[in-house]
Amino acid sequence: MIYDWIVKQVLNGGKIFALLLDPDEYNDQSLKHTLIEAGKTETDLILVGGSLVTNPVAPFIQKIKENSEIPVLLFPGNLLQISDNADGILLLSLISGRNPDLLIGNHVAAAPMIKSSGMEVISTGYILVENGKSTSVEYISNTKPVPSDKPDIASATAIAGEMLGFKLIYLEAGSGAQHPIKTEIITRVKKNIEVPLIVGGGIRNPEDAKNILNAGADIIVIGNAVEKDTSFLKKVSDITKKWDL
Ligand code: 1GP
Repeated sequence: MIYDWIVKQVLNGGKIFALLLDPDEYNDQSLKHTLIEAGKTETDLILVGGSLVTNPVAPFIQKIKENSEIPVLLFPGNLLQISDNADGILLLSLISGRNPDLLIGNHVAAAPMIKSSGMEVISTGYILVENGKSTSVEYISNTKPVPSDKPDIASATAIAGEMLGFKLIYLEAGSGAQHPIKTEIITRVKKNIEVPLIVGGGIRNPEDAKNILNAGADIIVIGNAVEKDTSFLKKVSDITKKWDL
């Protein structure tokens, strides 16, 4: 099970690198190239999804499966991004927001199909944090992010998520965010929860990745920077590798 593996890594002090693949940003050739490059590095997980995805997710995952052994988790921005050929799903509840559809409504609609697919379900408390500009996830989700200068709100939200039983907490700056999540927020959240912490959005250079991991992220997610330059895969996985015992 992927979640058990994540917990084991975290308990051993390891760090995890997840590559986010947005079906709208890749063609067959660039996808294959990226997967070959990822296979040469210690890229641990592949997430598939985005706030707004117009290409079908199922054939995209099929192509990933034909070219890579890395486990694939759905990271669905909406119900159209659920497909049963992934290894698992981050079942996201947008707990920083007050949009009932993204807290529980869509989950009710999708639950029977997800259950019958047999894929691994990892319930995830998803916390959007404000980062300088309005992001797609903020607009599409119609929710307000946590202010970036309020680590206490981010932390209280994460604690509530853990108490409600979420198995992961995900701090999201939004794809293409101007800045990654501030380290003060990451440190504060990490100090107050036991479940693994994922951080993503706006990570564009190895220094950002290092700071975020040092601040307490267990898993980092990178999308845009790899779309622009696949050499970033090795730069990041060299950093996460250093934590492995
Ligand atoms: C996943 O949205 C992030 O949390 C990915 O963001 O595309 O900015 O790396 P980037």
